[in-house]
Amino acid sequence: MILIQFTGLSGSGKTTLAQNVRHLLLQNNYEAEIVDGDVYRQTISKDLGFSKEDRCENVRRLFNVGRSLIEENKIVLMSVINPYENVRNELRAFEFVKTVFLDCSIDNLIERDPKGLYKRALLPDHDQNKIRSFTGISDVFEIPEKADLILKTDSETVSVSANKLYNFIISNLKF
Ligand code: GGZ
Repeated sequence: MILIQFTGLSGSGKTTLAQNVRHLLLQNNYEAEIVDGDVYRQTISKDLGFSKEDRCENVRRLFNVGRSLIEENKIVLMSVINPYENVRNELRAFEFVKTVFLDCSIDNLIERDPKGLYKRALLPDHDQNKIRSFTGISDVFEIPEKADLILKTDSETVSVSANKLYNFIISNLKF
């Protein structure tokens, strides 16, 4: 069993990578589920914002969802920004958890910005549309000290990253 806790900025490719890796796993007859922050923030984490406390609580709630999927023998891909080392370390204490850092430069993210979120985070303070406490711009992202795998999503293709992660998962599967 394995649960991948992603960590990486908004737009670093977590959701896309999780979807691609899940597809590869399913093709090879492994069962896998994605636990995506963006999705669960509409349901079980609907009451949470983006303070440190709320982000940590969000990751812990998603981990509980992940644990119940692990019990059903699913491979779990937990796709969240997960910006704080203390919570990542809490999860790392479980042998089945592996930490995967999606390393993408902030300049690249600002340039790509498919959802226009960085543009909104960089608006002047008085602007009503400004997103405040935005990770990497006006809020903390702690670089993981002990990632089990680092994927440079700004310099390699989705397919290269997905294959690396797929191979990593298969070689770390514990039954
Ligand atoms: C970071 C934010 C924020 C702020 C809204 N900071 O890339 P997205 O848009 O689609 O996914 C991001 C999502 C972050 O949710 P997580 O649950 O992964 O975050 S955490 O692990 O920190 O709890 C982003 C969007 O919500 N979003 N406001 N201020 N991202």
